[in-house]
Amino acid sequence: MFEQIYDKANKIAKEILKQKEVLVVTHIDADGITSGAIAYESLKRAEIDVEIEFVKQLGDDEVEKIKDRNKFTWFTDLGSGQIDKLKDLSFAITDHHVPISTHKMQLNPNDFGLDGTIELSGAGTTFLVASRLKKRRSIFDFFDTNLDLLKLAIVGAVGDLQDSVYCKLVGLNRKLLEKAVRNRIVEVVKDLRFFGKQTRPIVKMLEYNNDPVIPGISGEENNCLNLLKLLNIDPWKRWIETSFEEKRKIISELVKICINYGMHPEKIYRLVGECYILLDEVEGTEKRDAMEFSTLLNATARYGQEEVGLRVCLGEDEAFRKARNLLQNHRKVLSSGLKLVEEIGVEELENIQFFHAEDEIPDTVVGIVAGIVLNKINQEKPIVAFARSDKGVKVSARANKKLLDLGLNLAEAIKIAAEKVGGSGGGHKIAAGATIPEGKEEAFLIILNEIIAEQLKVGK
Ligand SMILES: [Mn+2]
Repeated sequence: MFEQIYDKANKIAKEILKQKEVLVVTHIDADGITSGAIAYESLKRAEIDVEIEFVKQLGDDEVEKIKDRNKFTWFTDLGSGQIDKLKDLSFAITDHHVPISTHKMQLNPNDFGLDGTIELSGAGTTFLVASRLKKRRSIFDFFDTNLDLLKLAIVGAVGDLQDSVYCKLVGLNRKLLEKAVRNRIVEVVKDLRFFGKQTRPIVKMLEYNNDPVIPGISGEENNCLNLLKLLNIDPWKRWIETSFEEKRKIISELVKICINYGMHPEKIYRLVGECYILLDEVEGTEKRDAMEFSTLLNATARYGQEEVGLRVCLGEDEAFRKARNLLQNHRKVLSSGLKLVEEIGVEELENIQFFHAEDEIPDTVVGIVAGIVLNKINQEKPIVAFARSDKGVKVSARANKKLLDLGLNLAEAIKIAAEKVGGSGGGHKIAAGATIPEGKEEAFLIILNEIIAEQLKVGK
């Protein structure tokens, strides 16, 4: 079933192998960084000169700059949406975003009837080509190469939340996972799907979890402490340091709380699912767990330090120390952001709620703050957050599954409203963003409020 996509990966790899030098252009997030790292490392191993550039998006300006470099360019985790702009450039694309057209040098799971949002990530797509980048051909040609980079393909998929719908990786991601397991690169563990099992005290892991939000536990440090005391478990040790019996006790206690609260079984099931352990990384570090690894990479990207993230993927210790500092700093920024929203409050319109962080929260973090705030307040309306950025006002909007079921589509609503006030935007149904000119916030809110009213009315 996947033969055709492997076949095309092989062909693209052959073209890349003809190059002496390649420019890798990739996206700034965990999937983009791992994609870039896979391309970068595999090219180096094939003795091809390689440079790498990170871009937030592939707009006209970026494309012009890339064309000026006059080099064969390998776009990873982006490019499929802009392929019409790439004429008179020699390139390869390994991307999983919906493509606007097909191309012989584009590898994209959507072109093969796969769902690029869950069945293969940018990193996975890039790995398929990297696994065929063999400098010297031999009778063992049918063996894949660069198998060690599979772990980055798994981290990239998890970074793009491709495992979150089914609480496990599916589609071609699953094939890659199976290969990683067979080669003892990754171990699959059924466990609590909370963040921080390797690195955080259990009490903090419980407190900060919000998928699903557990009433009385999420965001409630004291209750978490009491729960653990009641179970006679040291709250300050880490999850990986607890015994099987202790884990069992905690999980069954959490399930009980959810049932008592009348939570939907579908949500309760989300507590436990697959977790991916990277076997050649040191236990108790962020790099050991795919979820924590991808969070670490995102922390570097959010503060303009994606090069550090790249070097973490390439295994550099100094970069790893820097990345950990960035993550620690990120936690501080998040908690002061949440404090700020508590102080200024969230205002409500008929169909949306919003806050304006001015320049008190970085524009790269305001979306996460909005997501956490939404979990704590009125769940019936999507939340919109504003923050100043160097290009105008950054808008971040977040919703939940319940609102999507009612017909909400934030990507579409945000795009239309932003364009009407002279900005631009887009994203996903559940999370979208835009940049609008300063002073247009009110006009934007009024338009958005109307569009969303329409969406929800149709949904009913
Ligand atoms: Mn991606």
